[in-house]
Amino acid sequence: MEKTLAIIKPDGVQRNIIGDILHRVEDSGLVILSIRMLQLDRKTAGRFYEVHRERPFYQSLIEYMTSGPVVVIALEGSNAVNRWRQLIGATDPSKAEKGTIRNKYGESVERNTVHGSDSPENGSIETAFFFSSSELKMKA
Ligand code: 3AN
Repeated sequence: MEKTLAIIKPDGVQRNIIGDILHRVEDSGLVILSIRMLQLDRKTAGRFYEVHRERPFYQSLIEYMTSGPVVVIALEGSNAVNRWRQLIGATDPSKAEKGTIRNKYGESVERNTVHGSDSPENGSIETAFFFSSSELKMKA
């Protein structure tokens, strides 16, 4: 069993596509352990994207991720990290496979609508970044 963190980023929340994205999650069979809408502040967004601190797009990414509310979702399932990344598609929406969330909704490499953890290890770290251990034990 793996955990992975999904985020519906500010562009997704602003365009009223939370429902479509959650529908895809539920159709996929991945289990929603916990879900919350929140407004990221610069400090928290900065910590979350710490690995990108030296990248040229870092400041812009923090601006974008704090520009409006996001929805964070802790998902669980076998092979959850890869299954969710298959559903979201490549980082660059213009290269994302047809039918994926980023192919349908992503506006640019930065404004790419959704986040997914990139490894099982980061899936555990990132879900714990937003949710307490008791929240991660909830299961329908
Ligand atoms: P992914 O979200 O597909 O794992 P990462 O981890 O490389 O991609 O990047 C994290 C986030 O940083 C992306 N979701 C995107 O919003 C932003 N980003 C990545 N690469 C670029 C880039 N070249 N220019 C602008 N923003 C970027």
